[in-house]
Amino acid sequence: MNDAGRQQYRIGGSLLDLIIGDITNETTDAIVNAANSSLLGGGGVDGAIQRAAGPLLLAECKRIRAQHGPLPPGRAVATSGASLKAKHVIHTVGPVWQDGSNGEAATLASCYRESMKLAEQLSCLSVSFPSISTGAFGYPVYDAARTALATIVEHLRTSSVKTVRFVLFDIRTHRAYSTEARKLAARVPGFQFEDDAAGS
Ligand code: AR6
Repeated sequence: MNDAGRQQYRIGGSLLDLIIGDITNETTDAIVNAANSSLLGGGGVDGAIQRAAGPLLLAECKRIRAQHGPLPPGRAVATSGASLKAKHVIHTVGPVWQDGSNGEAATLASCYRESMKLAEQLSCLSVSFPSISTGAFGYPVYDAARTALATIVEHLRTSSVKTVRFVLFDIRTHRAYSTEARKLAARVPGFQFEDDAAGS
């Protein structure tokens, strides 16, 4: 394995990876999309996933939207992976950052929890996440990393998912997740740093 900046942590029987990369290339059973409530596509990671997956993905999103209406922040829905290597795409809507006093952290934690629950229902053994809300939605990246990692680590203790990979698009985001993961490992029993495979 020589993914850029790969760092690996262990929690119980599961692994948590941090890498720098493009989530559309991931071969995990599911990838998570940082979508918006319309489910009709957008920029950032959403645009990249829609482009790489092809028209079948947008058609599935439109069908869900027509049946259930807009997806509220903190919730998640699943589609197939269409032309992607991943079998499933889990779409979730992060919070738009205001000033942190409007339930942003709770909504962000809910995105990760709901996505993990769906991955379990779909019998996924591996899931890749982007850094939800830290692009267009403006969430401060260190704060988002802390919430994302704490939520996933707690969930992985009892999950049927065996690998969660954070696929981070740039060095700055990777640095934030690495820093917060090391802090969490110092504090949370059983959450351990495994190796620093490729450096960063
Ligand atoms: N692979 C992995 N991460 C990526 C990729 C990629 N291919 N492309 C961008 N990122 P954003 P948000 C990173 O803005 O803040 C969309 O228009 C990006 O650098 O994609 O949740 C939606 O439709 C950043 O670190 O998502 C919504 O309207 C992270 O993904 C809105 O943006 C999240 O940035 C959602 O905003």
